[in-house]
Amino acid sequence: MSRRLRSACAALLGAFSVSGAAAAQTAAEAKVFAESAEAELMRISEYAARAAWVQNTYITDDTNWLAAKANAEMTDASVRYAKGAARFNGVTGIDPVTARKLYLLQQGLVLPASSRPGAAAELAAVSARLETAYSTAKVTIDGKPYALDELEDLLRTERDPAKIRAVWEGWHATAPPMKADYQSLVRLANEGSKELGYADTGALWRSWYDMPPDAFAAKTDALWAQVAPFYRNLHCYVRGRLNLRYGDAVQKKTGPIRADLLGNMWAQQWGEIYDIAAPAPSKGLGAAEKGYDVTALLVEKGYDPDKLVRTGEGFYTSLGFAPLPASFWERSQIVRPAGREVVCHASAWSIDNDQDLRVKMCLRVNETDFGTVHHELGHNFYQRAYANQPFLFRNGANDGFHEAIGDFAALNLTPSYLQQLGLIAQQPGSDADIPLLLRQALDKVAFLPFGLLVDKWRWQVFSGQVTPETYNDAWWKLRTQYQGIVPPGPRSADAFDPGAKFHVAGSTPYTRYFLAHIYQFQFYRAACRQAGWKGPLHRCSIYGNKEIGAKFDAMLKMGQSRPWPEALEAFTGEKDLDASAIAEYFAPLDAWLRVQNRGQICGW
Ligand code: X8Z
Ligand code: ZN
Repeated sequence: MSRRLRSACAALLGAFSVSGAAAAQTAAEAKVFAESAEAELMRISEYAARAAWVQNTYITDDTNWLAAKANAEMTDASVRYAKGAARFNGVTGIDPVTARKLYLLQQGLVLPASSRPGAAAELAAVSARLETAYSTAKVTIDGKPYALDELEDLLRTERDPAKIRAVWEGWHATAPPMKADYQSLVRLANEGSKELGYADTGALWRSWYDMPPDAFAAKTDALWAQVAPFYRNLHCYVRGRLNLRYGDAVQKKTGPIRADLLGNMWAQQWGEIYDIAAPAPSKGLGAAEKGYDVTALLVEKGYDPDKLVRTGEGFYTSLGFAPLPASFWERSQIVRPAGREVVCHASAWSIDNDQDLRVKMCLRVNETDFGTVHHELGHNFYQRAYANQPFLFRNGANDGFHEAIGDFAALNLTPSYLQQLGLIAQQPGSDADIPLLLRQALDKVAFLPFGLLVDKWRWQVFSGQVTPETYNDAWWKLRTQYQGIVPPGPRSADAFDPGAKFHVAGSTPYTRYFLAHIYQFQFYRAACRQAGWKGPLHRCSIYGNKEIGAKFDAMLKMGQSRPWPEALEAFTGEKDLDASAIAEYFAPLDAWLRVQNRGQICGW
């Protein structure tokens, strides 16, 4: 599967480790090869993107067939060019632009197929079946079928632990039929990865970051080690609040948290249970609230999904970005259409790698989806910013960058921005700082271990360390080790709980989101420093700041033309992933949590 076949959510990047016979190849031939590969891939990628768009927004046997066929052709071509590019490894005198293109050609795949005839078609068919099974799954509750977006809505608001558990178990019961296909996918992708010179597909994925794969894995572990104590404090505090709310029979004061109680199907972001986690009035915080409820405000002010997207666009145009083209509004899918099956998981597309930008979402009017709008539009504005680069550089500096752009924008959804939007009349005072930070931490800090473990599981699966018999046990071992959570009850022998997550069923790499949760705070801190902000970091909004917007745009315009540290440096002056920005942002909350947790036995 090529990076260009799918939305930005499936964009892929990386490095390579293919050795090739360099004899007889010249630098001039290298340039010709790279340019012709680039032209051909651009041509077929637009075809594949249009097929994928139609399939994603109207799932039928026929659209699955068409999209899988285009996908297989794209994979075949990408594998051919990856091998072709490897022939120039070691050739001297190649100009830097061509060298970068050859480097990118050798790692531009997420799921490579082997050159065995039919392998790419088989892999594409299996991938399509998995994605369709996930996207069309329904759960029957009280005789009524529920799609995932409806179940997620229930988890956001339902507070009866028995009902919550039924929703969670119902959704996870849709995954076991996907396990056999998932095994095939792992086998086929590994065959392809080995042919390209990688030990397995996990090694391919880890090699995308302009550094040796082992060094990358070690870097993510080191970043986690830096933030893990803060996560542990948050976990401890939230566990206590859940215990107060539900009692010992549902959530004990010690040990792991029940995974279904956190307001999100995968316990990956916990902001939806802010009502349960909010500081108690007895803790001396007065109103103990951040002063407003964004979901309630959006509803009250009559926001509909279209207005959510226009408001998100308004953030970017306030920084000086040009408005989205008319075709964006004509062609995007903003809400779940009636009468047909679609892939609801939000994604952002650049159909022609130029101006034909679209989002595909099933939006609802709530705070989380307002954030998702900013997230998706970040992909689109990035795509348009780098559209003037040569085709092979039209991608994020790395996949974590692509995911961080819109999240960085959403960090600016501060009281002052909400006031400028007319959503609140007055900004809450400093006694709202802890509640505001807590609301953010429930999403951003809670996410970190999940962001890391999804691919830890896949790395183990691809390497063979975890076999199909232990898929589910290995998943829960990581979930408990990193997140400190457990399922609400025993899991059945055929359970395939990782398959109940979109990115596993849809083979979208996940470490990108872990990286994005680090980068977005680096972008934000740098932006606020450049804006001369002197207040608490979390209150800063660069809304309307065209000077910062222009600097940010300069980083986006680089696309993937240079190794990512250079892009990072262009905007932040920093050259490496650095967890000190997220730590600085949340420092007051961390100190507060330590006080709240006094006398508790934290950890699990
Ligand atoms: O998949 C997404 C985006 C599309 S790239 C909606 N996210 C991850 C997820 O939902 O699991 C954003 C946050 C993490
Ligand atoms: Zn995304």
